[in-house]
Amino acid sequence: MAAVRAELARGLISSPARLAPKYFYDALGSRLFDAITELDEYYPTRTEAAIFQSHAQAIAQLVPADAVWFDLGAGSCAKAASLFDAMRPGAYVPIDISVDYLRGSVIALQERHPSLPMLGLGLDFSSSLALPEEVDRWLGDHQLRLAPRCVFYPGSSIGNFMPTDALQLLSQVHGVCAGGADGSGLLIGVDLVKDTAVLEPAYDDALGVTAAFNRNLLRHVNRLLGSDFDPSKWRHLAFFDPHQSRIEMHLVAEEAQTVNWSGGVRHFARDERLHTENSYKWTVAGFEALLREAGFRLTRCWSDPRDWFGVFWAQA
Ligand code: AVI
Repeated sequence: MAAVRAELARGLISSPARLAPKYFYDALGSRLFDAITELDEYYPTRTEAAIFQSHAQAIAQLVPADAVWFDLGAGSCAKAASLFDAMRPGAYVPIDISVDYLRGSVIALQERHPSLPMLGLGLDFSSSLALPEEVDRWLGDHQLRLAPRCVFYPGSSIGNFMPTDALQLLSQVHGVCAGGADGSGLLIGVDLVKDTAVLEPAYDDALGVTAAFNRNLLRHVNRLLGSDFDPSKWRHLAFFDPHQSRIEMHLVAEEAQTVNWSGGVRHFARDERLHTENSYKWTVAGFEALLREAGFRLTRCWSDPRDWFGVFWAQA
């Protein structure tokens, strides 16, 4: 908790001020994100689901059957579970920062798949993906140490990493895959570059759900840090920067204000920004190059008819 408070305080006193997007996801933030995925403007979730549905057979030919699935940011586990029939995993290891939420998801899923070995892990892999020793022991207990592995990372969450950090995470994912049998790999969803007229409304919807999601971050930070942000004094800003190929989300101070917390204070001028998220949009060629740089050999991409979203299989 002290490390979380130190990280938040560091971001707030830096210039420009910033907060990491992982703090969006308290209980309300997770519900608001679920609501975002149902908005007409927010195309990624339904586009990715349609790709998995249309190409399930082709994907299943590359992802080895009986693989141990490591599901990064699993949440409700619903995305992976929807692929179980087609992909036939041999074991399932969902990983999520929110361990309480994950625990409930795993209990429910285990009831539906009683013979599939499952191990839920509470882990914040945003700075490093180091699997605890418990995983190796558990794999040994289930005679799965030498089984093929599939790291599953859907939803284009990789887009929320700066390219250098994305490379570091993918290199660590490559290490996890390389620990399994030949044929192991990564199955990942990535949002692709497209028209600004499609991108910007996806992050600034007419109902204001994304604005509420963005502002709710301040309520969460208040609880974590003991700060006194007033969310009503901040307005949502989202725009596409074509040079960096990313959506930027900010909160903009509606008036000059001072935010206090135990051991710190930050004055914000009127119209000063607080940077809350980047969402990078990749090209297929750019992302394949990143996968190769991370150590993956073979890559394959499936897309939708408009080429808005890519599902990549990258073999270690
Ligand atoms: C979780 N992540 C992939 C979402 C995105 O599209 O970057 C988070 C999000 N932020 C605003 N809307 C959705």
